[in-house]
Amino acid sequence: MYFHIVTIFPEMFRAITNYGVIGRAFKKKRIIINFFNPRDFTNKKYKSIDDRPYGGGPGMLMSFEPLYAAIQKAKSLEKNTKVIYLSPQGIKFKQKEIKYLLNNKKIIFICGRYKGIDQRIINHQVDEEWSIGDYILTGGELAAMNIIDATSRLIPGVIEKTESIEEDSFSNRFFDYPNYTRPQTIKNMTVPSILLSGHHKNIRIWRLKEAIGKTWMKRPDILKNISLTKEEENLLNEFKNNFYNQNKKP
Ligand code: 4FN
Repeated sequence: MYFHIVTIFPEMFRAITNYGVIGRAFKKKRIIINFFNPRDFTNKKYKSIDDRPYGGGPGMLMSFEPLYAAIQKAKSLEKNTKVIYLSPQGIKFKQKEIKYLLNNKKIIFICGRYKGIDQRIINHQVDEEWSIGDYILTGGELAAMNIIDATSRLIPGVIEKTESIEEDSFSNRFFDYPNYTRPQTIKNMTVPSILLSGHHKNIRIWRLKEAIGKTWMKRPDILKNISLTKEEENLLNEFKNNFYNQNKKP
């Protein structure tokens, strides 16, 4: 998979290219990232990468010409690309958008800085605007890295099948069940005895119940958007009954 990134800070992307499983996939060239730096498109006439907004006011914008030239260069290397501007007013990036990216292998991400980019670039050069959340960032780079990280782990071969959560488990639809590792007892805290029983069928049921229960407690909105199997529904009811009885006043 290719990611083309328009950014004045390509070095920032070492955070994903040099570490962990995504770093490994990058070294093996399963993920390819190309940078287009507006700074490389400055010349004697447009030597600055920031510029003042018309109408005045505080803050700067990215200079039109070097940014435009960087986008044109990225577009010229690849046809049928989708140009995505990372911006707070974009559509919220969700698991659904990851599927879209995995099917749409040619993506150009534009990372803004300062107060953002000229509206004419958004109107005429950008296909989509995406946001990772409602908070103020200093640039689009961390948003792009979020998206590349979340997407790359689903590219076949990036994560070993045994590590993959995509496989048979239910952790894609629900939160993970509680996990425990050695030691069995520490500072008076123990591991639930079912996990030590070796009874795989009961362990699976316990984990499924905990996963659904935890999702119901913390994010009921997620549960409303998925359909449950009969088994899952029964386990959720058991979890709820348990919960309500526990919180009943004696
Ligand atoms: N942010 C808000 C309102 C107004 C401005 C901002 C803001 C970086 C270039 C955009 C932010 C958040 C999620 C990109 C935020 C994202 C950005 C993102 C982003 C520099 C201009 C800016 C109401 C959301 C708090 C700065 C709200 N996902 N402006 O952050 O690029 O992708």
